[in-house]
Amino acid sequence: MRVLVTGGAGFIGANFVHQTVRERPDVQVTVLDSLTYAGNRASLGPVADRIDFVHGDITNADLVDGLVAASDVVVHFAAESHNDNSLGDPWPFVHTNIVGTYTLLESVRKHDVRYHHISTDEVYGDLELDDPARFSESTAYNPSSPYSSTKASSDMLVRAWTRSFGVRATLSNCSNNYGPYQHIEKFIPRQITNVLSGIKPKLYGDGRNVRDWIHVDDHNSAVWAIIDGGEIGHTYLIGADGEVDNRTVVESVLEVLGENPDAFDFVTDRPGHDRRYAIDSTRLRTELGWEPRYRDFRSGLEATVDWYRSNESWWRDRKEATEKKYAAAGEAKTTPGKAT
Ligand code: NAD
Ligand code: TDX
Repeated sequence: MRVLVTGGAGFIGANFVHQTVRERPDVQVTVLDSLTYAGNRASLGPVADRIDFVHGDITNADLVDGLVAASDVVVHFAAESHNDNSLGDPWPFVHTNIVGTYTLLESVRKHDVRYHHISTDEVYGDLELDDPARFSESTAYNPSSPYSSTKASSDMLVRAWTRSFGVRATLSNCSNNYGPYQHIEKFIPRQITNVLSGIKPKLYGDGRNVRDWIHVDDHNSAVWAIIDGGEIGHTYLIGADGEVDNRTVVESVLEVLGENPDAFDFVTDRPGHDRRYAIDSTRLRTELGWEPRYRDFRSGLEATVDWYRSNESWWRDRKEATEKKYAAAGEAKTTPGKAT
């Protein structure tokens, strides 16, 4: 099987390629990645001699067409993925997430190639902290940020191309991932690398926002389950019952690193900050028999902390620029207790 992986030099895509090379020797992997600030060739270093890497953009229709024509399956991870960046400059999100997906869809349509679309639970908006509900495949779309609205748009394109043109597509919407090779702009690696750099972790707002954490390897095993057995045209929500509030995550990072769990700063809240995400993954579990392997968030977090401690050369040269970006966006310390 020849699999084209877009965004394979990013966090989840690189872990997908590692897992595929490790567990599926019959699969031939080609990565297409434009190596934005978020892409890193070094993330594919350990498997470099087992895959083909193409440096290019998913909005380049000619390039995409040649690669899709030579593939049996396309797994589309490439995206602009960070909410905070989408608030500063939405254009790259519109271009990559919407036009890029359109470009891939036109090509898989032309060559009748199986397509799997990677999306996010953020398309469903957010839940109140005390709401017993969780997101399911029938929840209405209600995205909050430029990032999530472009992901919602791309999902809609996939559904339309499936219904109108018979494209053989499946979709998955996953909750927040953690694990190795995640860019240090994101919440968990930012706080780990802050502590390792002598900087206090930064908690937005009141720190009570809840995310539903899943280990990246569990996300990727679910993606393979859907490619193998998913029903064409169906959407599958991926989650591992991992709801934790942000303050608890920061306190855990500090504890794991042997620091005082109160040694963090409250900072300016994110505009439009989604309160809570929570996934009901019953369809994936009952129809496809998928189960997560990482059920204990604390031990998964400890392994992730260890990875960042042992792989400083992977992140160190991006740390200063990442923190400068947050400062330039106006992030400022707020008073604990007075934060809203
Ligand atoms: P990431 O930002 O770490 O990686 C994105 C990759 O895409 C990078 O390697 C980048 O160079 C590449 N890319 C960006 N624009 C491109 C373009 N125009 N052409 C080719 N390559 C391009 O993102 P991630 O966290 O690995 O997310 C991967 C996918 O999973 C995204 O579609 C995201 O929406 C989705 N997702 C992420 C999470 C999460 O928690 N990180 C959760 C659910 C869904
Ligand atoms: O420094 C921080 N302090 C903080 O309190 C950062 C960077 C984040 N946060 C909060 C905001 C969120 O409540 O932590 C939570 C997680 O933030 P992010 O890592 O930016 O993730 P989120 O906005 O939830 O989106 C992530 O999950 C869904 C991914 O980045 C998306 O690509 C995915 O679709």
